[in-house]
Amino acid sequence: MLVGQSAIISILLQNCCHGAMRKSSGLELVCQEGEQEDPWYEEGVTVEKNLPQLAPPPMYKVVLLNDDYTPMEFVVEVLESFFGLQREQATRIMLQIHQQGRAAVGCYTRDIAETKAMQVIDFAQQNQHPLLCQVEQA
Ligand code: TYC
Repeated sequence: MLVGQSAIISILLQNCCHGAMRKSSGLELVCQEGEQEDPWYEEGVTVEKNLPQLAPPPMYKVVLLNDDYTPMEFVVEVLESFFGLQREQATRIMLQIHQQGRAAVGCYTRDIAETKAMQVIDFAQQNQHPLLCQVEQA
């Protein structure tokens, strides 16, 4: 949870009429010594009990597909300019796609993978090539 969100939730929790929301949030209301133990008593300071669990985002592969018409040199250029591959590696992967039908050429978060796939297809269409690629969850 972000600091700003945490602060807002603290205020909400201190103002809400009972502890249900507080318990489900992982936050705890801490009372000063001598303050009422009454569960309806809501004065005090709210602190974060559990550290927020941050999961890495799901990753997506961009998969380049073979076809019979796109020139090999054009595919190598795509791999160099959109996926940052060196010429030697780009040539190896292009030949792998040519022989096996497809290959994953990069792995990114969803937005980046989809943007790259779109850019590749646009670039191929601008050059009258039928090259296609697709995005798959890694
Ligand atoms: N098969 C194409 C040819 O023989 C080359 C090619 C390779 C096309 C990879 C697409 O993703 C591809 N010209």
